[in-house]
Formats: sequence, structure tokens, C-alpha cells
Amino acid sequence: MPQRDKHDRMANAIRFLSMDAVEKANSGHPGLPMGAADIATVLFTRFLKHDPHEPRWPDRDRFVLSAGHGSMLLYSLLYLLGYEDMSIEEIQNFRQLGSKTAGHPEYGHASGIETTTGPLGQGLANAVGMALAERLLNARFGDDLVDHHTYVLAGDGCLMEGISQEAVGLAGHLGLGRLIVVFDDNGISIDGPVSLSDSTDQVARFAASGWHTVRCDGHDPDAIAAAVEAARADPRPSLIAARTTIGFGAPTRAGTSKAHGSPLGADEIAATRKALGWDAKPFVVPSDVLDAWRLAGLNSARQRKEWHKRLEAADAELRGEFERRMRGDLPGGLDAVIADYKRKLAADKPKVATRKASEMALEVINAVVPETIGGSADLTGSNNTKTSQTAPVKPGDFSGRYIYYGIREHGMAAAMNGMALHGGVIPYSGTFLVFSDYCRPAMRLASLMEQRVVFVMTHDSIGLGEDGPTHQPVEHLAALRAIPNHAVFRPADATETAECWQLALESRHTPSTIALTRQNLPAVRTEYVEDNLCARGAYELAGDDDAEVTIFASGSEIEIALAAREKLRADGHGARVVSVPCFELFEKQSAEYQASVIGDAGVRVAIEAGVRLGWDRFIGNDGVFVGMTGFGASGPYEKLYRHFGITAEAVVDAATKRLAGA
Ligand SMILES: Cc1ncc(C[n+]2csc(CCOP(=O)(O)OP(=O)(O)O)c2C)c(N)n1
Repeated sequence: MPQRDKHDRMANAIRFLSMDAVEKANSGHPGLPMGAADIATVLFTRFLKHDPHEPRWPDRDRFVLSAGHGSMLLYSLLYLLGYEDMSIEEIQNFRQLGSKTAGHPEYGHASGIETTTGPLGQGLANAVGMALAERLLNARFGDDLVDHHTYVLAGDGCLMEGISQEAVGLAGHLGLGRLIVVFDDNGISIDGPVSLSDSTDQVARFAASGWHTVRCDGHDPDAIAAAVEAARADPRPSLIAARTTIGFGAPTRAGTSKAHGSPLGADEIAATRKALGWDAKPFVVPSDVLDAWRLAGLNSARQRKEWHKRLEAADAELRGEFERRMRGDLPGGLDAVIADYKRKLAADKPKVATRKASEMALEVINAVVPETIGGSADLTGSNNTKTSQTAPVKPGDFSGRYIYYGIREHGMAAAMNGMALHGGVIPYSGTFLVFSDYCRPAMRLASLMEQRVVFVMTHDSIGLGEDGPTHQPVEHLAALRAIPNHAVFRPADATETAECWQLALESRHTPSTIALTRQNLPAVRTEYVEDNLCARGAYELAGDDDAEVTIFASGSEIEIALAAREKLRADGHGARVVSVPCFELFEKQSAEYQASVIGDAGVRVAIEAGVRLGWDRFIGNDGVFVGMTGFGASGPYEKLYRHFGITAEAVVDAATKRLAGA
């Protein structure tokens, strides 16, 4: 068969699997898979280094379908190439409950899905993190072990999203030359032609951010291949703007937004079969085409075997370290150094801001955990995320461990997801807690994908003072706690901060936010305890057997809780203080433990310099909450605490009234 015919038939297999699956599900997006089938066929048959027989081979190329609505493109490819868990039944069960073929590609559902996509732009930004992780690991382990590319397929939607510029700017600055983005340039989105809402010259935009750019006809396989060759040869990250027709092959819908996101219908599908000369029934791929695809799936088998030989031949220590890091295991020495550090803290009792305590903990951690990669969105000095071990990563020099992300919170968070997904590194980064709003879409995906990503969020309340209400988080702790599978830590002193850091690192399948103060806090854990007390989410910090009042608090408000307890005791009322560093972990404890922590004191009070939402879990509907009910204000923080009534006196007054039955 002539090469071009073979290519066309292979691409058409993607088109028909996609349109038939969407038709059967009666929902989904046929337009993108049909339009991008030629691009995907060229990438996967001529360039992509991967092996369906070892889908997690560390040195595989990564392929990210950033335009996640085109999920059938990816599922078709995985089936055709011979990924075992992507059977034809899965394709037939597209979008059904329990299938691997969810509406949008979900990480962990099937091998070959490198990241969860669907919120446009996230995949592109994940890919920047993957390409960055590749270079970081290459700098440590060399070309023999780490030498791969990251390919992305992105649509107009991905490029219109603001996150794309953050990702593009960062990749261009760092010179991530192994990142190749193919732009499915079909000029169509849901509402109609892109010209309804955008006139950006995308190629010029990428070029302005330091990218190599090239245009090609996205239906001409040789032109696509030439563009990919050019991209691979250029040391800069590359954008290939491939002009395509959405819904290619569908006689009446191609080139229109009608092809984007709904089934084509029986008549249009029949007409498409005719137009493209495809006789096979739905979900049947002619054997010559399937064979050609399965052969393509074997393209990199030799490269994979050679890579394993190189790994076996590598220096034993290097190999062991590489394998440990790719498994995601922490180095053995961490527990011991944390224990020593906690002993020292118990002796020193430092009065420091928890952001400073976090830096102190990181100084200890980064010395023994070489895979941490720190960073900040231009708030390094405020977030205290940089330690003596973390030299900056620079354009062309990836030997460092610290990323100056620039003022790009969203791109930073999404890049960290990509780094974690790539494996071999543990990313953490910093910004102000209030700007978690700018990171949130990516933080939510970190939780959904069960990735170990650590978000250091400092300036965690009105306690930041003079910067005022724009910078003072009020609802953010509650909002982050609402994300499933997201551990929000709010430590109260240096010891709790060290414990929370240890938990975040050990938390293989849950991302963490560590909320930290700007203002100094006294040591409240004054004796060394071997156990990680924060691991239970909430624990009694100070107690009386006959307590009439229990005061729950987190972070900076523990100091107030302890002062209130002393006053109550002076007035003859026994009281307990429960530190609540992490709601998420508390929910994982046994019912008995939870009940014992909540206790049976008649009066329950919670203190947090944020909104009440969530605290009723501890104090009940009728408990006393001392915190914020609206936005903060600009001023010295001590005055703000008094102004908003978050004081030991307010706690004592409220508790005393309750005790008196008022
Ligand atoms: C953040 C985000 N906003 C909106 C959507 C809804 N959405 C899905 S696809 C799409 C249009 C995308 O257009 P394009 O990338 O050109 O895809 P094509 O029409 O070519 O398939 C939109 C708005 C989304 N998935 N993510």
C-alpha cells in the first residue's frame, strides 16, 4: 500500500473509533479527534518513544492531550497501539460509569494517560512541569538514563486560557527545548469561529516568549513530520501551529462548531464512511490497519531494552538513587533527622513565625531529601521557601533545585503537578495564602490526580497586618479544606511545622497546603515527643480531667487558646486546648479517637482568624466561634486581632457566659 494511503487509513481508524464511540455514548467530542488524527498518527508512528508493554518506562516520551475534551483521540491511540488495559470494550463503554474511558482523560484510569485534562490550559502547563522535571533529572542522572521529550496537543481553548501565557513564559525563559506543543489550529471553538472572540497571533505570541515556532498543514503527514523534525532540532521549546479542519471528513459538519461537541448522528456518520472510503462496522478496525498500528506500538521496544541495559550497567549507587526516586520512596534518613530536629526545637523553644519555622524545617529536609524542588511565585523572601541547598535553576542550567517561577501562581501550581506526575522529584512552592485562589484549579487537579505536591502558603490570616484585606485570607482555609483529598495544614509552632512538613512529604497520594504565619509565634510544644502528633489531625495540647470548656484552634490562634485556658482556670474552670493542624487527617481517625478529642466538656469554642465554615464539626451548631465574619482591614496585626475580637478575653467572656447558662 502506498505510504500515504496507509497513513490515511491509520488516521481514519482514529476518526471512526472516535465518532462511533461518541455516537454510542450519545455524548462527547468527535471534532477534535477527527481533525487531529493526522497529527496524532504522525507523532505516534514516527516520533513518540513509548512502549505499551511497559507504559511507565521512566524514559518514555510524555504525550499530553491538553485539549482533554478530545479524549477519544487518546483512547483510540492507546487501543490501536496495543495498551493492554485499553480494550475495544473500553472504547465501546466510552463515558460510562466505571469505564477507563471517562469523559475527559483521567490520570490513573488507564496506562498511557499521563495527566488528567479537561480544564483547558492545564495540560499545557503540566507539560511544562514534565519537561522541566526531565531536564532536572537529566542534570542529575545523565543522558543515559534521562533523555526524552514532552509532546502536547493543545487547542484554541488551551491557548486562550490565561494559564497558557504563564506556562509559555516560563518554558520560554527556561529554554525547555524538549517541549513540543502542537496547536490544533482549527479556528473553531464552541460558540463558533474563534474570530468571534479572539484575534491573537498565537505564533507571534509564542515567538515573543522565546519559543521556536513553525506552521504546517495539519493534514499533510510529511509536512507535520518536517515540522516535528524542526522542533526537535531547535534548542528552544517549540510551537507547531498545525492548520486543521475540525471534524475532518464529515461532509456537512467539518469545519464548523457543530462538529465540536455532539454526536454526528447516523446520517452524517454514514456519509463520512462514504467520503473517507471506510467500510468497516463501528468498533471494527480492519486487520491491516490494526496490524500497522500494533507494529507502530513496537517501534520503541529496542530503545526500551537498551535503556534497561544502560540502567543495569550504571553505577550501583546512581542506579539505586534513580530507582528510589522514580518509585517515589523517601530516603531512609529522613525520620532520624526530623527526630533530632524536634529534640533541638524542644530544647530551644524558638519564637518564630511559622513561615520561618518552615524554612528551618526545609533546611533540615532538603539536606537529606535531594529530590525536593523548591520555588516561589516571586515571593521567595516572604515565603521562606529557599534553603542553602537549593541553588537556582537557570536557563540552560538545570543543576539547581530552586525555581524562580515569576508572578505566575497558576502556572506554577500546574507545573508542579506535571513535575510530580513525571516522577523523580517532589515539588514545593510558595505564594501568599490569599493567592491560593490563583492556584486553585491546579490544586484541585493535584487532589483529583492524587499527586504529592506541596503548596507553601504564607501570610495566612489578618495576622499579616498592614497589607490589608486584599492580602488577608478569610475564606481560604475553608475553601481549601473543601477540596477532597487535599491536606490543609496549619501548624502552631516550629515543632508542628516540622511535623506537618514530614506528613506532607510522606503523603504519597494527597497534595498538601501548609498555611503559615507572617507573625512570630511562641513555642507551644515544649517537650520532645517522638510521635508525630499532627498525624492525627487534631490532638489535645493541654488538658484538665474535669474540663468544662474545650477550646479548638489552629496555627496562630493556639497562642490565644492557651492564654484563654489559663484565664479560665484562674477563674476556677477546667479547660482543654485541642490543636487542629489538619481537618483532613482528623477525619481519617477512628470514631473513638475523634470522640475523645472532641470530648464532653459542656462548652466548646473554636478560634481561627478566618470564617467559621467547617468548625461546626468540632463545636457543633451551638458552639462558640471566635474568628472572622467578613473581610479584614489594614493595620498592625495586634490591633487587628483586637479590632476583630479575636482575643483570649473574648474567648473567656463567651465561655463564661455559656457556663453561666446565658
Ligand atoms: C477552563 C475551561 N473552560 C471551558 C471549558 C469548556 N470547553 C470545552 S472545549 C471548549 C472549546 C475549546 O475550543 P478548541 O480548543 O478550539 O477545541 P475544538 O473546538 O477545536 O475541539 C470549551 C470552551 C473547559 N473545558 N475548560
